[in-house]
Amino acid sequence: MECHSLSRLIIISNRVSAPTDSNSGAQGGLAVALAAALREYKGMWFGWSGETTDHFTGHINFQRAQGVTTATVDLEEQDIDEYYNGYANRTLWPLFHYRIDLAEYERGFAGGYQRVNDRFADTVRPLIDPDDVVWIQDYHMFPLGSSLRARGCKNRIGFFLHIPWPPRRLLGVLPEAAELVRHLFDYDVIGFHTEEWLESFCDYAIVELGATLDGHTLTLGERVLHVMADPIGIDATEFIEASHSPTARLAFRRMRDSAVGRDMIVGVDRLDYSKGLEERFLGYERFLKTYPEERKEVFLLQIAPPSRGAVESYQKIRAALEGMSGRINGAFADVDWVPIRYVNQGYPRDQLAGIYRAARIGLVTPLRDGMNLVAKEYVAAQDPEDPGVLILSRFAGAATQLQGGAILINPYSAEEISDAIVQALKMPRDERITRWRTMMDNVVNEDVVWWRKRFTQALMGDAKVGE
Ligand code: ADQ
Repeated sequence: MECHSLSRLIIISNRVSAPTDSNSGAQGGLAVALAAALREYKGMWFGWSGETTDHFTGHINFQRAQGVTTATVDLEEQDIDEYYNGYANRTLWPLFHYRIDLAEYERGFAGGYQRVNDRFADTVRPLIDPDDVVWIQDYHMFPLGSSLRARGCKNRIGFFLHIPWPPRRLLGVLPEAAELVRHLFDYDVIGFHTEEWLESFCDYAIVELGATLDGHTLTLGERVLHVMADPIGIDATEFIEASHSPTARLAFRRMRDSAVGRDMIVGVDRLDYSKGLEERFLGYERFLKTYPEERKEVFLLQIAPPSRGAVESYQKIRAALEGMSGRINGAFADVDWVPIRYVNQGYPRDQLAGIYRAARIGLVTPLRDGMNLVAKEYVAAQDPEDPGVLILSRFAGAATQLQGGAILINPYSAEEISDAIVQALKMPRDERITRWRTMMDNVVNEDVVWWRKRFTQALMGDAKVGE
């Protein structure tokens, strides 16, 4: 079934990012991917405007840019505290990234989260025509499908989770776990990035709720849910083009000139504890200590734009990284060399592509990551004749697709990171090319278009997708 047979696609996510904004710096992977998806579909993208209001009115601000209609609402300060900074980013995000030590459980957060989902449902419900297909994105919106059903919405509704799904016993820590999973049975299709996240979800539903699984069909009472692993990709064509743009060439030259013959290792991440940045710095420090003869041949460029600054754990990780980079530079730097260039800003995608291409090593070491698009962008930006090496955490969703070419490491092990850096620096060009080709095949074949087509086909009722 082709996607143009959809009457209209309504995408709902926490934040809406008009396509014209997609080149502007520190956007999350979700925003980048959906901007690409919306270029091809008719329909509408609904979500929070990012603005606050004294009293929630449900007033919708419609905009149209490059063939895409966006519809946004403002939220109250308290909504943002409880729903966004609270339940989404202080409860669910850490827990779903296996950080029960950082997860906070306050009833006010859970209440605010449900309230905002109900407000979204009240607001968007009148915009949904009977033939529309609705696609809801990510952990901010788990109960939205249920809230829409309660308001009489009979449309096909799908849900895609962009972050990992935690193992059953870990999820059991969440006071509202069972309720949250029950809500998910109001969807028709649920997608995850990997089989591992999918299995953990089914495990909870089967063991704790008594659901039954037959192939990709999970049944609980009357409700029948199609579940699938659907790994997200990048807009590979666009990114390859970006890597050949004048801006990318300029960035490439600038980096190579400033490297004065040294090899650059690059890390690009939102400043988030799930990305394993502290562990990465420790691994790099281990390399500096263990291999003094290699030391001055390289430097690490870490680009990490701050995110979620209102949440305390993010303030702490920021302070910790500033301390670590200062300490490592203090201990190892010389008059003409610093081991870490630590930068806290976002860059346009063209420029980023040039920076990736100039790097001999892409260092991607999340402790847990739903997918990780930076790994794929790094691959897409390489020079086919002289590609760099990707060092990738085995705990990133991307590892399932890129394991044939990347050097996989355990990000908790400073030694593995250190050894992988040396292996990458010494890797002969032939091997680099062979590994890169394996990864590039995947990045090109399983790109963002492939991802969204598989999901929307399943949402339109094609039960074979995902098998
Ligand atoms: P994120 O956690 O945001 O996404 P990721 O997939 O790596 O992680 O995407 C980050 C995006 O932001 C990339 O496209 C990257 O280029 C961009 N970016 C990061 N730093 C930047 C900078 N300094 N300047 C410009 N751009 C920058 C969530 C999940 C992931 C999942 C995606 C998509 O956490 O696991 O892959 O959604 O589903």
